[in-house]
Amino acid sequence: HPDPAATLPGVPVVDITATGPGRTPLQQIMGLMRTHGPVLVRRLHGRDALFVADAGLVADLADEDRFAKHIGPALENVRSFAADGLFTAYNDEPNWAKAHDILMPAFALGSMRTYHPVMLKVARRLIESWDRAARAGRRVDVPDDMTRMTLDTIGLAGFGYDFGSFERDEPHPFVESMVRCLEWSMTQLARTPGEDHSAADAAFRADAGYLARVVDDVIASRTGTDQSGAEDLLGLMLSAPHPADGTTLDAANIRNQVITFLIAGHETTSGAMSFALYYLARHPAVLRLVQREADALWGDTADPEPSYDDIGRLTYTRQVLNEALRLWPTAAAFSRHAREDTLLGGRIPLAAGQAVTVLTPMLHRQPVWGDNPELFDPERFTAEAEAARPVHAFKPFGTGERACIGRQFALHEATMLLAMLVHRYRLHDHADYRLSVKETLTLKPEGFTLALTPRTPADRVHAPLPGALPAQSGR
Ligand code: FDE
Repeated sequence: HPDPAATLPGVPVVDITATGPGRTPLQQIMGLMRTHGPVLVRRLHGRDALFVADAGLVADLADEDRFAKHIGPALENVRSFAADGLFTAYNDEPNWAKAHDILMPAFALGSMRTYHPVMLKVARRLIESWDRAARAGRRVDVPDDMTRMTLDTIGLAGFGYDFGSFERDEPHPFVESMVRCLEWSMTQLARTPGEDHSAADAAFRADAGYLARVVDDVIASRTGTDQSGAEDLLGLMLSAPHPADGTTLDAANIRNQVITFLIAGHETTSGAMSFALYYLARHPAVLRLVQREADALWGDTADPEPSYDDIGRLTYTRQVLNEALRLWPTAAAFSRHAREDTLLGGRIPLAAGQAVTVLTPMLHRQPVWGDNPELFDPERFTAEAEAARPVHAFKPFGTGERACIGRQFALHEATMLLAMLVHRYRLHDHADYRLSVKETLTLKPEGFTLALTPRTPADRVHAPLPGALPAQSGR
């Protein structure tokens, strides 16, 4: 393959072969960029990869006429268990466009109304479990519980399948297998040529086989029953004809899609909620504002019944989520390739097919974010601040036609849960937690626990929301 270093004048080449990428390869590249700047070639065992975080170059890469999604080595490995599912399908694989067209309506903003009751039901499972922990004075493991909640949500909302994660002490075995598959996909990239990895590969095959069996179970519990009226993802996949040719998705592809959605729909979203809770626990003034927003909607109601429309009103909560996704976008990199020979940013020559990986956490720390990009500040996501910023400076959901299909789903689920949690509990950072970001292709705050106590009416914030409630603003 072409050696980009030879063809990329002015782009530093950093050889990491001596140390390898370690267990946190994304944070390693973040570190390299802090030293060498936001465009670099990383060399490992003679293999080169071009990484960028420069806002101007990312804006150029978002040009769909000249660039397209690239399935890089990490996603190639994920293809070993998700094949032509939406996330890992090649752009020109017919099943990508077909599944995209069939499933798009299920992810339009309006469809969130359909999922809202299920999301609420699962949010209440989490709350029951946290109530028990609060009564017993037990800490809660935040990323573990967020993962329980997002797995149950995508299982129920997408496929009518109940993983029952809150009835288990350990994560559902599906989660453990899936995490090991993702880890295998990541660590395979760091292998030293010539070493024996047959044991790891055999373990991977066993895990991938287990994932497939669970999914076949999920599908079997639905096939044969009447699908008319089933409007969830599986219902659409089993019965919706493609608008162009009238055929439905085939069985193998449905299995790949279910695996894809179970993976994509829960690891990333649970990480996002975990980081948001981490920042809230450490920023009391911000937490106060999120509580104020929830209190304005639900007051002293012990068990509020958030409506679909309430979630749209939680604008500050949404800002907090965006700011958490800025600092730690849980799907932290995405790759593009040039459709034809071109000059990236008018200066870096790229051959047709040549790949570039966007390192999103560093894009989100570029000068367009101001002088203190490490500072957690949800004010960066007011409507005015967003309008003043280049559109491609914030890319937690990727870009173009291969951008995240689950974005509204994830944001609705996460916004509702965060607001319900801050309305109900005081969050105590009992261990003075120091952030340690674990990588399993996705990111999460490792070992982050909270102590909880119930909020009482005396804890509520009674100040009205400026602007948000025009009837009370007096203007
Ligand atoms: C997708 C996605 C992306 C892109 C990637 C590339 O480009 O390569 C990104 C960046 C993302 N995604 C991100 C995210 C974050 C969060 C929180 C999420 N995400 C969530 C979710 C949920 C769900 C259900 C999902 N998600 C899903 C998905 C899918 C299916 C995909 C693929 C699409 C296409 O078509 O390609 C994605 N996602 Fe996401």
